[in-house]
Amino acid sequence: LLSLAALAAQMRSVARRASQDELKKQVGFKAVDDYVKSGTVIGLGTGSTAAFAVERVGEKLKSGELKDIIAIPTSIRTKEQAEGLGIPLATLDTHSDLDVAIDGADEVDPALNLVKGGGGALFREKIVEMCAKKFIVIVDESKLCDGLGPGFPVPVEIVPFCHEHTMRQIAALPALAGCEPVLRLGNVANNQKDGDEPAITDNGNYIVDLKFTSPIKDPVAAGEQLKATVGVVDHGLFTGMTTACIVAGSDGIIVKE
Ligand code: ABF
Repeated sequence: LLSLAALAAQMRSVARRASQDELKKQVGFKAVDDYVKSGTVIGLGTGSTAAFAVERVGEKLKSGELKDIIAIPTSIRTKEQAEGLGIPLATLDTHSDLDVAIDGADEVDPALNLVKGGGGALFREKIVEMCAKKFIVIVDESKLCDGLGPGFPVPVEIVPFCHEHTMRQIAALPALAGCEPVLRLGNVANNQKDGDEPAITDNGNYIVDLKFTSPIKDPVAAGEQLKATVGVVDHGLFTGMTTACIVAGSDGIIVKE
């Protein structure tokens, strides 16, 4: 039988999750209300926070508040969510000049540099969000940090071929000194260890999560060194890309620019 204390702890955890979901919904809806205009091309992010922004676009298209939107999804699961909401979709091949992209993040530092890719979608997120005039990041306050790395392992997408060799090359990079590369297993979307096979991204690649015990000193240099490593497709350090970050916290919503 559950003790009263365990029951109370469970109820507190459910209440916390519910309030965190409410915070995610607030920022997801606000991003669309403040930045998405009719007749524009928008990038739709991936993750539980971004899913609220996608929901809001669908809602406003249905009500007629938004018209003539073309959306570029950043993952197969976002594409499926958007299709279910009747949001008109395209790809960068036909629409590579986006007015705005809206997406979540795993960590945000004071300079609005990000760690992204906890959902395994970092490559399609980055290629889409690099095409947007404005990149709006939506997070709840738990994502804010003083320095990237220790709070959330940095995801890196690598090709499966000789992946252990590539992981060793990454571990030896000067700007990533001290990191421990861990191959992501199971479900790529939520990094659950629910299997002993490598997680596979939408692009057929592997994800390696880089664990850090101290903050990355130079995220820009770290990103450059990762990108220059043969076998690395792309990485979850999004530096110098954020136009504005909408943060929902217990004392309301703030916009960091
Ligand atoms: C996505 O947003 C991923 O890059 C990142 O992992 C995720 C954050 O997920 P959530 O909003 O569910 O915390 O873009």
